[in-house]
Amino acid sequence: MVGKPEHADTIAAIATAPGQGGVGIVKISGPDSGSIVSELCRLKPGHREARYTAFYDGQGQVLDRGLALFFRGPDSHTGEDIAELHGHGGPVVMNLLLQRVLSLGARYARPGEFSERAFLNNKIDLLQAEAVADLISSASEQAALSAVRSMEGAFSSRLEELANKVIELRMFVEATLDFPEEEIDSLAQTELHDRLADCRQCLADISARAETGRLLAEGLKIAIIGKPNAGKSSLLNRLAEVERAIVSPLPGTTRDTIEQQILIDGIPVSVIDTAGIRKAGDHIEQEGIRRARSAAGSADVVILIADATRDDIHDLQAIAADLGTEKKLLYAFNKIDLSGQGAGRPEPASAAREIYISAKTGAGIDELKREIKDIVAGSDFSENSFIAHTRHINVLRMAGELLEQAAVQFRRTRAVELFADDLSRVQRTLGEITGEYTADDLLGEIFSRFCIGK
Ligand SMILES: Nc1nc2c(ncn2[C@@H]2O[C@H](COP(=O)(O)OP(=O)(O)O)[C@@H](O)[C@H]2O)c(=O)[nH]1
Ligand SMILES: [Mg+2]
Repeated sequence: MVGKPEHADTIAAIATAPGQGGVGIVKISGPDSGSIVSELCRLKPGHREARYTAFYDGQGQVLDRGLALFFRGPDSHTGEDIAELHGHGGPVVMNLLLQRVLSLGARYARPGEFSERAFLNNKIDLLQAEAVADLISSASEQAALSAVRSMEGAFSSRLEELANKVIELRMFVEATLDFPEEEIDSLAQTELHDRLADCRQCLADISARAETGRLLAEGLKIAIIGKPNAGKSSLLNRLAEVERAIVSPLPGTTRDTIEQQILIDGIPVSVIDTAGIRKAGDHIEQEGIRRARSAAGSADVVILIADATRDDIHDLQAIAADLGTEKKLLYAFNKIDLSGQGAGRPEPASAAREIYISAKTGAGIDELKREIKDIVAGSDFSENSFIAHTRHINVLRMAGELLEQAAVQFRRTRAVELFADDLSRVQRTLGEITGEYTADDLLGEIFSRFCIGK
């Protein structure tokens, strides 16, 4: 992990969005923040002070007039001296102000550099820094609320709780079980078992919430697959509530894949309409079919759609077998306005996820959306989730595997030291999420995804 910057320079950027607005903000962080404000505003601001002032250029001309805020480190967002200049929000005036600040000795900040400094100075952990970026880019209310929870430390504190359980387990093992010649008494045995179960439970709970958070942050990918004319494009249009794809009675109309972003109860979903799967067709259509297969391969959920007046479950199962996909499958029977079947799940419910819909009338579409939500996590999207990314899920999975391996190994060998080492490894792995143990290049990559001025 990278250490605290030894001789940090002073950075500056426009923190507000480009374009016109009532107010625009130039943010400065680093040791020269105070002296830059003194030069620029001809006043010396105190800690946590806001002063209404003119901003002067090099010739003593007024560039703009607004508020200058000052925070002395380490009692500031980045842990360094920080100044904020609130001027009028126009691109030209903001740029003039920024250029003036740069001429007084600041350097133009890289994307995410303010957050990076806050992280390096232990003001926030990595998860919290990432949550800020997620909050800014949230596509829905739920995503924003989850990001705020992570930013406020909900995810971090659950991880800390888990790490503490692992540490206590290790201490218990070292203190109690390190008597190789004696039989481990059954009380200790029970406690070990309980503590392990507790760690597992805690990890499982965190993983479930993080999985929900990942869906909120990164979205869900759904591919619609089926024979020509089943109503794939009509279903896309129905889900998107716009006429996105061309619908026609002519089989083979959709030749390329079409992707559309929608929200299902606040979850960003990318729906992909594909070319109908069939043997016939020219080479363009065959390429479309190849793309359909590849879309099914990369999707989280595959909706296999059939024409209820024509096909039955066997037709869909044949396509599923042909795709060979491991994906979560939903069997949708379309055109029930013609076939006369009831909308939604069939009665009695079948083992496969079957659902009856009409892309034309909209019947059964709400049930379909519910199934989609259900199929992905069965999770609670309303509360308690914290925003997360594939990176976090992978680390949690890795920590879980290490914990299981350690337990299995210990049961076999009873080697206490080895077990303690393995548990330390679990703990370190968890630390990769919060940034306690994170490689420099990964940190660089994470912060570079942030916006300038954040
Ligand atoms: N009656 C009825 N017709 C539908 C329904 N869904 C699609 N269609 C019609 O079926 C034909 C093929 O639809 P389309 O969405 O292009 O199918 P795709 O080839 O699977 O993309 C078009 O004429 C649609 O109007 C439905 O639910 N009910
Ligand atoms: Mg189509």
